[in-house]
Amino acid sequence: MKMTKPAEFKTQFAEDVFHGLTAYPKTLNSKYFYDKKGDELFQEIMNLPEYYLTGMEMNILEEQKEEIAIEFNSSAGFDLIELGAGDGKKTKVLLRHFHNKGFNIRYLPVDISQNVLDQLTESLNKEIPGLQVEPRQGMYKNVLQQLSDYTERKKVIMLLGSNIGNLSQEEAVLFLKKISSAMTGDDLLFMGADQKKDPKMVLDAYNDSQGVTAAFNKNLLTRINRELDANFEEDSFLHWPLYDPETGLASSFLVSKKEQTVQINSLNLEVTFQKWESIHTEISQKYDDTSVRWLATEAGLELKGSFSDKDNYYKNYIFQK
Ligand code: AVI
Repeated sequence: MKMTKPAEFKTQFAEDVFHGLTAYPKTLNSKYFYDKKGDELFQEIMNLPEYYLTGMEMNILEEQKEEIAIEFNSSAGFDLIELGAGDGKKTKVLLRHFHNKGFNIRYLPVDISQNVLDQLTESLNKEIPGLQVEPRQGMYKNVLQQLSDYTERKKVIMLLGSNIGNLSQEEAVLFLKKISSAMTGDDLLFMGADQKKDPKMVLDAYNDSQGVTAAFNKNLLTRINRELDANFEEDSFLHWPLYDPETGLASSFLVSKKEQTVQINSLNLEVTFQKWESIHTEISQKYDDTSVRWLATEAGLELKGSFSDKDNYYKNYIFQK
């Protein structure tokens, strides 16, 4: 491997790619999956028959919105804060229901992308006229900091889609601690978490028959080519997901099919791969009640209850401080 560490990295992406590909074993952070193409591929994944998570969470919200409304509401109404709102498709089910019931709510979608927030606000203005929407653009942690000042009435913080699963246990505890420090009194956290289940079902969700997840994983290499002037060949890497039923950890790798050297010009870096050497690209932790309770305790939260499908494949948990 040839490298001279740049004195200063131009972006966080450049710095993380440098450290990840000069480490052993090699790693890349899954948060970098989501460029324009990655966002499109993830939308496709959510509609795949094997990727059960999205449909199951949608069903839970649709079928149990009445019970969820009872947990969320308070006499003074509440602020619904969604971290990583995206297209808000699932949240709209709840928003429509709360609005029809005449609840006094304000919806604060938080997302890193201003474009996503603009589209969401526009569609909500059309679909649920009269709903108070106050989008917040930014990183979760900065926005949470601001939101801790909102103490006039109840806050419900939502984190859907099992996004918590893409964090290591250590990161998940730190993240939930941040959320917890923004909560007071009867504030709630409502969080979706995919559950441990038949290992085949989990593995299939990350290894779909149409190869969309493989393209999603490999798109990270194309992003490095484009943004850091590199020459990765997607075809010389295999998409390789694994699932460990003991820990509940689903992991994805890119595996080099041959011995090869890749140039990353803007990092002044030459990365060599041995045949069958891997890059770890993602974790998707699967939970059960025991591990969720542990997580809550570590973060200073109390597990109040949960909503799930009949097979307990997926759960939406409610926590209080
Ligand atoms: C966004 N996140 C919860 C997805 C997951 O299931 O871990 C990302 C994903 N990776 C591969 N398929 C979907």
